[in-house]
Amino acid sequence: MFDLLESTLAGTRDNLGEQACVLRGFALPYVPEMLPVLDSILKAAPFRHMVTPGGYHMSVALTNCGALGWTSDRRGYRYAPNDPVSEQAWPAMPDLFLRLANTAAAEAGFDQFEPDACLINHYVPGTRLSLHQDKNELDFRAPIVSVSLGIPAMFLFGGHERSDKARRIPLFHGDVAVWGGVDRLRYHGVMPLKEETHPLLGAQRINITFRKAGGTPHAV
Ligand code: MD3
Ligand code: FE
Repeated sequence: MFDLLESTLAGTRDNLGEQACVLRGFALPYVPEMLPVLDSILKAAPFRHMVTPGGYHMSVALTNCGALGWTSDRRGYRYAPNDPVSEQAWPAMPDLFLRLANTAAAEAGFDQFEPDACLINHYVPGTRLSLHQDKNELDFRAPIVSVSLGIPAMFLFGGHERSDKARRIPLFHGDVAVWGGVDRLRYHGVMPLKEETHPLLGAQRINITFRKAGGTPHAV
């Protein structure tokens, strides 16, 4: 489904907000090198369903690479240098990932993006991500860069209040979204994934987000 739309969009740019855009197919040239790198990260730090402070298991399974990784448990959400499962440091951020994130950020108008955290989300058909803001990072001046792989997702792009009406934006294999500045703290989420199969990845979607999580606290 949507294969024609997906290939027609590749190479185009969707401006979602003043400082938020989707670079369609931007990651496609990186994908052949990314998949084996991703496999080695997953061997050291497999996907897991984390528990929310409210005591629920997240629908999305996740892992991290980089100096800091996003984690959740009964005590709250936070970034931490170690994987709580292995108690070892998260796998290092691959140079290829850094290059992709930095090049996409520059293309979207954010120079010198140096992420120290990379959150890797895993979706299967039915998985959803409810509306939230990304605000566990310390310095909101840095953008977030997201890479979508595998089956498509309907992304929800909301406003600055949870109750603001959200736009629905399809995200396809190879799409890169970049958002920062005035759009950095928008509510967003992902609708339950439809049953589909991707030729490379099968019935799954992987979303990789690059963030600057540490450093000195700073407003947008
Ligand atoms: C936010 N991930 O990990 S990233 C998350 O597809 C997360 O796995 C989603 O939200 C995922 O915290 C969405 C894509 C995205 C794109 C544009 C945005 C998030 C955005 C614009 C503003 C705010
Ligand atoms: Fe988010």
